[in-house]
Amino acid sequence: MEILKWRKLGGNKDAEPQVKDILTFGTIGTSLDSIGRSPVQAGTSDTFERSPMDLDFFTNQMTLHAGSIHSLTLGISDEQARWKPDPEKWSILEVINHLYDEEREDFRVRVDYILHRPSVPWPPINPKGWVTERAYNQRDLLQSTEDFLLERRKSVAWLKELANPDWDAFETVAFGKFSAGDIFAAWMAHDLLHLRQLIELHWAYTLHQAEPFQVNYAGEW
Ligand code: NI
Repeated sequence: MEILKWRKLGGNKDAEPQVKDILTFGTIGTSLDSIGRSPVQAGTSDTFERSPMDLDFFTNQMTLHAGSIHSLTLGISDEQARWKPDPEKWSILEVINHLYDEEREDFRVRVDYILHRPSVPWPPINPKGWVTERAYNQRDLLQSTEDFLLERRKSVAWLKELANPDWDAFETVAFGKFSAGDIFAAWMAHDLLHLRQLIELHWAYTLHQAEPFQVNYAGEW
């Protein structure tokens, strides 16, 4: 049901062509000049080449990343799921719930707004605050992981349904100017950033469990 709702919202794009086209023209013109590419055909303002985005590659990566994230939650105890190397760090459970909320309230929403609702203010997010406000570390890891995986599947389905998205469309907000392609690329990078964090948590927990033994023989971390 939620996917259908998303599609419906996405369908608004046809109702708002004027503002979007003006913004798009500005972005494409600038980027083409800066990298020295020529318009596809000179003379008309609507024939500039759009920046390429290999949607198949990226949606495939999204699915693969989800599998990697999932694998790092398998077979771990409840104690390990909530454990953190120090009070300032996040636990595995907090990372998974962060990914879940980012998936449904940040990246997907913002790509949708840039593509389909130009100039409409983005719904606010509070990723750091949510960790405690929403009590991520009190949740169940299995359920949290399933929640994230479901949202990721919705994202991939939604992305595959996009009709000719303009990845150069952009929005200027208080902290910078971002194209839809920038947010989409950041979405992928965000997976890797938190995969690294999950690996670091596994590393730290291994050292913690191994005490008083040392792991230097493994090599430098
Ligand atoms: Ni993050």
